[in-house]
Amino acid sequence: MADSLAYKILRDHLVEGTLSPGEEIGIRIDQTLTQDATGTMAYLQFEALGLDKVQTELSLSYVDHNMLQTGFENADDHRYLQTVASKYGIFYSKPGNGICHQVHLERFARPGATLLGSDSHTPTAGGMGSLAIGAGGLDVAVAMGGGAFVFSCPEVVGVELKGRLQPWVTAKDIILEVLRRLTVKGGVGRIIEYYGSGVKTLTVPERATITNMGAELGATTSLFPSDDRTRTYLTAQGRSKAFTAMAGDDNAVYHHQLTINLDELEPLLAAPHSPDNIVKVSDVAGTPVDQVCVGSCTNSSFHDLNIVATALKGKRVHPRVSMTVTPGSMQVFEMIAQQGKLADLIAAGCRILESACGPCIGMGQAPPSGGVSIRSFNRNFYGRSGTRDAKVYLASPETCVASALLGKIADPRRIGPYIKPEVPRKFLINDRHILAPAKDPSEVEVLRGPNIKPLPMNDSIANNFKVELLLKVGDNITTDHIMPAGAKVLPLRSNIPAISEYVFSVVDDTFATRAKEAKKSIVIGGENYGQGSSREHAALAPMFLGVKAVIVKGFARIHKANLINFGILPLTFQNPKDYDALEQGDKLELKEVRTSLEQGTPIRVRNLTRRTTIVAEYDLTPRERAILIAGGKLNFVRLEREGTAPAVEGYAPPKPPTEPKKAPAKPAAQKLVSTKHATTPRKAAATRK
Ligand code: MIC
Ligand code: SF4
Repeated sequence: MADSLAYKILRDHLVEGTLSPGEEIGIRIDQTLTQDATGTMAYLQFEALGLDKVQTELSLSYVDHNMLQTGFENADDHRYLQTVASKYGIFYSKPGNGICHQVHLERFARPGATLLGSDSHTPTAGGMGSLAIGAGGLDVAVAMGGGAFVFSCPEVVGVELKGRLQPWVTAKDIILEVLRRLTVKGGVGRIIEYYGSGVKTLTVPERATITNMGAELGATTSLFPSDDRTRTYLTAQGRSKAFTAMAGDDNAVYHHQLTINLDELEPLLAAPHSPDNIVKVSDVAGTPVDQVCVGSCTNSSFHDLNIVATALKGKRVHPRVSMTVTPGSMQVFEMIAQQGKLADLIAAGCRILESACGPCIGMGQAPPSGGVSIRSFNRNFYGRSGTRDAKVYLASPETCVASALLGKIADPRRIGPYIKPEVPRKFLINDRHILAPAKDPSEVEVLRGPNIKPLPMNDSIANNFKVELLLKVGDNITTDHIMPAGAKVLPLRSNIPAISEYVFSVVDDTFATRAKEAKKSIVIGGENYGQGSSREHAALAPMFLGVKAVIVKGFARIHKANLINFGILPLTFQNPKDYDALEQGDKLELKEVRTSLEQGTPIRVRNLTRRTTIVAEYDLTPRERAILIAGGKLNFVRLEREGTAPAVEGYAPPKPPTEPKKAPAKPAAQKLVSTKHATTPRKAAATRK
C-alpha cells in the first residue's frame, strides 16, 4: 500500500507492534531533547535507571524556560543540568543559546530521524521531515536509556496545500486555519502530514511554524516532506550531509484529508482564550492594543525577525504599546545584530529580550489589567500570560508588527508594500555555547542544589478505595489550569512538595489544602482534559496530593500518558450524562479496581453521597493497565526487571534473565523497557466504547 511519510518513518523505526491505528506500537528513538523546566525531573528519572551513558544517537539538554534568577532555585537547576549532561553523554545548550525547538531545528534536526522531547512543541522539527514527538520526562528518560517509545499508533491526516500565500499572509495563518477547521482536539490520536504543490513555496522555518503549532491541535506530531527547500536550509546551516529527500508516496492513503488553498487565506488571529478561537483580523481590526510580543518557539526565526525589523525600520512603535522582541536563538540574535536589524528594532522602541521562552510561559511581561496583548506565540490559555483578565490574541509576526505600529489590531496589508524576506544563503554558525559531554565522566560531579528534592513515588494500586470528588471542571482544561507555570511557580519544578501547593490554583486556590485534608481524591472533567503542555508535574503533583483517578469525557494524549506514568487512573464516563449527576464534595467508592484492571473490565464507582452507581471505562493497553497496577512506570520498570510485573490479561512480561550478568549493577539499556510485551490492540479491550 502507498505509504504516507509518517508511516514510512514509523515503519523504519518500529520495534514493537504493527502499524494499524489504535494499536500499541514501540519505536526506536534516534534523538532526544529536554528543556530545563521538565529536564530536571527527566534526568533524575534517567539517573534512577542506573545507566552509565545515554544510548541514543544524540541527546540534548536545553535551558530556555526558567531564566529568571530571582533566587538560587533556577541557577541551581541549571548547574545540575549542566553537570548531569556532562556525566551521561548529553550535549548541553547553555542559557542564552536559545529556545530548544529553534536551536534544534537549526543545528540538529535531520530528515527521517525520530526525536522525542520533553516539551509538547517538539514537533517543530517536523518542519524538516523529522518525526518529532512531545512526551513526559519519564518517557524521554526511558528513550535516553535505549528503550522504545511506546504509544498508540496514530491515524494520518493529509493536509494538501495548494497555490501560494498572498503578500502579508503567512505560515502562521495556515496553522490558524487548520486550527479553525480541526479545533484543539482535532489532532488527538493523529499525525498531520502536509503535502501538495503549495509545500514547495514554504521555507523550512515557515514549515516549522506550522508543525510547531500543530501541538495545539492535540496531534501526536506534524510533518513536512524533506525536499529542495530542506536541502537549501541545511546547506545554509552548514549541514548539507544531514539532508535526505523524503516524501510520502504520490498516491499515499490518508485516514482523513483536507485541502487548503493558500491563495484564499487571509490574516487570522486566535482570540482569547483558546488557540482554536479563530477570527479574521478584519473582524476585530481597530481594537486598541496595549502589548505586542514577537517571539516564542513558533515565530522567532531569522525569517520572522527580519520581517519585523524591516517593517519597523525608521518608524516608531505606537506610544500606547509596549512591544517585546525575542530572538529564538543565539544564531538569530547575532545575525540581526550583525546586519543592523537589531539597531532598527531598538530605535523603533522594541524591548529586546534574551533568547528564551520568556513571556510565552509567563516569565515576565504580564500584560496590564484587562489589557489586550497580541503575540506571535502558540498558546493563549486562560491565565498563562500572568494577568488573568488580560485578553491575549495569537497572530503572525506580520499582524503583530502592524498592530504595534498602529496601536490597534491591524491587518498587515495596511502598512505598506509587502517586504519579501531574503532567504539567507548562509546562516551564522556559532556552536560555542553548546557544550559537549565530558570525555572522562568519572571526573564529573553531579551538583544538586537544595531545590532538587527526591522524586515522590506512588504505591501499587489498591482494590477498593474511597475518595472525595474534590473538583469538577469543564471541557478543554489545560495543563496551565492543572499545574500553572509563570515566574513564581516554575522555579519549583524540581521540588514536588512545594509546587503541589499550586495545583489547580488558577481555578480553585483551596484545592491543595482540601486535597491534603481528603488524603484520597478524584477530579471530574469534560472533553480534551489536559491539553497543552507535556509537563508531567500536572500528574506528579496531583499524585503527591493524593489524587487517585480522573474521570473525564476525553483526554489529551501526553497528559493521559503522564497520568499512567505516575499511577493516576485515567477514566472516562461510560455514559457521558453521569458527568452531570456528580457534584463536587461527593464521597465515592471505586470498587475492585485492581481486579478490573487485571481483567480489562470497566470500574464501578459507587456514589456514597447520592447512593447511585456509575460505570467508568478506560482505553488502556494491557501494558498500561499493568503500569497502573504497579503504581506507575518507575515501579513497573523495576518490577519487570525483577520478573515480578503484575499479571494482566493480554500482557506478557519479559522472561527474567536465566544467568546473572557479568556486571549486574548496571543493567543493559535494552532491558529497561520490555521490547516483548503483548501488543493486544486497544480495540480489543473490553472497555472500548
Ligand atoms: C509550554 O509551552 O507550555 C511549555 C512550558 O513549554 C511546556 C513544557 C513545560 O511545562 O515545561 C510544553 O509545552 O510542554
Ligand atoms: Fe517555550 Fe513557549 Fe515554546 Fe513552550 S511554547 S517551548 S514556553 S516558547
